[in-house]
Amino acid sequence: MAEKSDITLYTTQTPNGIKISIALEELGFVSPLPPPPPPPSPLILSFSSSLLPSHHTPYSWLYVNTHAAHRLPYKVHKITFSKNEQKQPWFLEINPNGRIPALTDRFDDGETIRLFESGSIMLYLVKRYDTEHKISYPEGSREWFEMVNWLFFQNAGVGPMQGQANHFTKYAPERIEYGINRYTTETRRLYGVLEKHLSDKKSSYLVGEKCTIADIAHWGWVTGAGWCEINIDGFPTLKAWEERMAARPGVEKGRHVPDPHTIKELLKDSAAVAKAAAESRAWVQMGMKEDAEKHSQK
Ligand SMILES: N[C@@H](CCC(=O)N[C@@H](CS)C(=O)NCC(=O)O)C(=O)O
Repeated sequence: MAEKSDITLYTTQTPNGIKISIALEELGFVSPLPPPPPPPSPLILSFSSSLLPSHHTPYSWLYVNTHAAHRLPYKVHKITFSKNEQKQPWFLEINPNGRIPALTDRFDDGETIRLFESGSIMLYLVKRYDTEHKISYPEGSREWFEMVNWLFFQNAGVGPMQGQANHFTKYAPERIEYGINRYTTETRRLYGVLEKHLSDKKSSYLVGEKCTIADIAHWGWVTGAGWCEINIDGFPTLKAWEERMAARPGVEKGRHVPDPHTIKELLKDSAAVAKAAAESRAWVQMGMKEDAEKHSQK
């Protein structure tokens, strides 16, 4: 692992956001957030807010336990959608597209590098830090290209289609059957492609027996299928893969960044689903109104 990393992850609790924290945990990075039940002899270091630029939410402490002390920490900056923080000028300098996740790091030349688009960020992380091929295959190998196939399949297929399915089932101000049918059907079709691939190949992960960034890219979306009213029981091999992924310690740690990942519990409570959907709908609609005002005259 490169010694001179200085990673800050800009994220919030979404299927795209947790891809990066899971990838970092799987690679052996450790988040300063938050201390689960303290182990017997924790070392608590104070973390000076003066080290951070003024727009950063300072962490009051960096947590290192005896098992994690050899692992490299990464910083997390939580982006608050309800305050439209992802559209603030300082964030647009990191990701001009105004979306999470984004990441900054110290590059080989000593200068800061900015990364955006979850697929690009994960390719950066494995190229730079996965020298032992923990979550990738050697670049140029057949398995590397297979991995990139499925990574792009997620980023250009499952993510956008399920994102729209979420929009029409949860965030639209009125019920529009055409939009709901179009995007939930398309998401189901894509899940069918994953189901067939996993069952034909009889492999534990999308490419062979190793969990790669292609699996990590899909997991947060598949585990939240119920949010757009897709029943994962209809895809038994994909469901078994989802559970296999969930059992991985890196997935378990990374999924709770920057806030607890509670989608499965939430989906069991229809009143909580309605409340969470209404909260998200409010900021989604606010953002759409602002975008319409800015761009409608062009
Ligand atoms: N293709 C992008 C998608 C990023 C994306 O859409 N992120 C959502 C959260 S999952 C976001 O930041 N939404 C904020 C907004 O729409 O203003 C990626 O994979 O990184």
